[in-house]
Amino acid sequence: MQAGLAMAAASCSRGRKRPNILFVMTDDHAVGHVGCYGNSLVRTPNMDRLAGEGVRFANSFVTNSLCAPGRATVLTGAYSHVHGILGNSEAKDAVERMNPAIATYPQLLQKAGYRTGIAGKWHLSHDPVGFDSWCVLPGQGLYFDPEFIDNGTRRKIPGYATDVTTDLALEFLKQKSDKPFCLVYQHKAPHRPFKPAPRHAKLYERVELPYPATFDDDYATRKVAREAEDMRFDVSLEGDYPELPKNLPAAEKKRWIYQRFVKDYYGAIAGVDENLGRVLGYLDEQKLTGDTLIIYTSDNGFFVGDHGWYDKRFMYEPSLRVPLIVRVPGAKARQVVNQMAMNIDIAPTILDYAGVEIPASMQGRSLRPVLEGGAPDDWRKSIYYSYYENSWVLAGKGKDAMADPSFQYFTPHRIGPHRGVRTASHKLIHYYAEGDYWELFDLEKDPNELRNLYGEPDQAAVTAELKGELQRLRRHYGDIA
Ligand SMILES: [Ca+2]
Repeated sequence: MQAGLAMAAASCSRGRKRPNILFVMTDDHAVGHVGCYGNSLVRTPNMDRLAGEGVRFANSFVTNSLCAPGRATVLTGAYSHVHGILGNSEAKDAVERMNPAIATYPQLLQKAGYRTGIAGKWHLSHDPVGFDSWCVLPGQGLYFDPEFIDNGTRRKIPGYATDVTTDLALEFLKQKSDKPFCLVYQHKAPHRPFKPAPRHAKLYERVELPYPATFDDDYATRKVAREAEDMRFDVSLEGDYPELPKNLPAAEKKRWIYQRFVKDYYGAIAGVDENLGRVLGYLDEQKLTGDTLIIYTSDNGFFVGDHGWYDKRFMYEPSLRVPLIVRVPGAKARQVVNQMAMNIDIAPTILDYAGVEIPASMQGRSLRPVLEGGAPDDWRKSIYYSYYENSWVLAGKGKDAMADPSFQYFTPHRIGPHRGVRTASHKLIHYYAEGDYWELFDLEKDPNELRNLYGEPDQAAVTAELKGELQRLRRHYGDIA
């Protein structure tokens, strides 16, 4: 197959043939829970195959760890403050309408003569645009017998969402056309509450899964984390499991919930991977493998018991990082890249390979030079993160809201807005609505981010440097005047 891939690349580089694009995205798939990222228990042979034949990014990050903002960022190559999707709730359209003036990569590919389609999860409040055909789940969608919006018409499709999404993707691929295709293939899974297909429901029945190193985090030195009770297994998830045995001691209850939670998560991931295998098999059969650029990622990271939590939102590593695997026709196989990639880079990368001009509104950078073995000297050495949920609550009520002891953020998990900068060695986070609260982590000495060093006298120089870098990045991305 490698010879075929190499020939395809040669023809692309001569401009004779544009590659097909297959963009695959899951929901809440954390980087530590993919086989090729070092997890031997989760079943992802097809994702691992892509990494074995392509490039795996060891350091890939999101701009805002939440579903709808992440999706809009992938489409536009821009930060939330540019595309307009700050948070998840459809109820707050006034602050969450995607800026229609910002181009998305499917719109640009469609204009450039690609046949474009999307199957599966969309999760934005407007209908898909830029697609010749679309069939998407409304909102989060259901795991079983889901309703889809099929080019504007609602219809229920019997079956398991991951299988149905793949059936729809294959239908699109099977349509005859002279045009290259761009298929956006986006799974609802493994979003919680995780529901594996019945065939995967008992995969881990007889196994006790290992606990993350930070499972019993005491949150010492981290005020906001300590207060984030909604994120904790032992506080918030009991109601999801009516079969949870009664009267378990607290530590046992937490472990019981964790086991069940992760087994269901892995079951849902097994379904995604198996279905990805169906699509890869189809491309092989049709001899399209050498003509198709494939990208696999997740809309955001996830705490899978890390810090005793589930969900995402915080700028901590399990939530900030995402898997990113790219199989480029003709590129050297089995590469692991350490350069920092971000979800703003996906749209420019796709356009670059398609030979379409990257608009100025896209704030990321094509990964093509990195994918093809180069490491440009001016590649980013730091990333900027900004989480916005609840910022509009504060904007409406002002700082006085925080002084009211009954005040609560209203969106799920009640995490306040924060922003930060991450370099190869450090992370600085500013919770600007939480009494100007800061956190500083030395990622080399403390990769689990357990010890907040902010304010310690020997950290003054690195803190000043990172504050300067944070301001520089905010200006660079137009998030500050
Ligand atoms: Ca998500």
